[in-house]
Amino acid sequence: MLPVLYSFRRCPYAIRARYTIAYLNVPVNLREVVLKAKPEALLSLGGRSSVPQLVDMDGARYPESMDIILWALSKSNNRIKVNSVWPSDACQRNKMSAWIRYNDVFFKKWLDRYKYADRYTEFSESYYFAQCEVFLRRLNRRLGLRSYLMGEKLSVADISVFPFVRQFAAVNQKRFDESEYDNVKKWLSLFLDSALFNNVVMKKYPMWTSEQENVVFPAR
Ligand SMILES: N[C@@H](CCC(=O)N[C@@H](CS)C(=O)NCC(=O)O)C(=O)O
Repeated sequence: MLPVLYSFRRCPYAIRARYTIAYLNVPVNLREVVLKAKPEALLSLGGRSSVPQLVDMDGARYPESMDIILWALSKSNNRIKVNSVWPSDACQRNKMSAWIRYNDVFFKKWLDRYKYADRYTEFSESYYFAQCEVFLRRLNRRLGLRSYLMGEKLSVADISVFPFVRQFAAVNQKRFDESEYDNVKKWLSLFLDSALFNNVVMKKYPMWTSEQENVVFPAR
């Protein structure tokens, strides 16, 4: 028996949860969800049925990606890696949380509008792109001074933010590739070109059904 992770491959929230779980090697049973056909097992938990969600072996439920990340940090046996990506220093943690909040509240809002500009007709796609650039500029400045958001080492802040920047880039890859945000591009490629990301985090799984064998993630 392992904790159950409901996930959706392309969801940036699910990507950051899976990345942390894979990086820290905390095994779970992965249930790949199709948002238009959520499984009864997820719906019957009650309340919100967004993904990712984790249900631990004791029945404790973690309904938000950041809850799952904190859960994985608490469960990992690799304390060196845990202390490296999530140092105990309160000031460092506050800075990481501030980046994550800035991403989740500000950037995500404009990213949705940029991605679905045809639905948000109040302003143009270029307007939404320009709003996203406020975050991109700040990220680019920060990454000009260091390889990762908190310094020379990967942190929970990078893991939590990069899936959203990936999504932003993919809206119009050419525009992103031709943009001035070279430090962001370099940082993003540290993730996107990695074996961990391509072979483990983004590995494709069929939609989960209750008849299916358990899928252990990260794959052994
Ligand atoms: N705040 C949540 C957001 C998760 C979220 O919005 N997931 C989307 C997929 S990317 C989803 O499940 N949408 C369908 C729904 O909310 O029912 C988290 O951090 O986990």
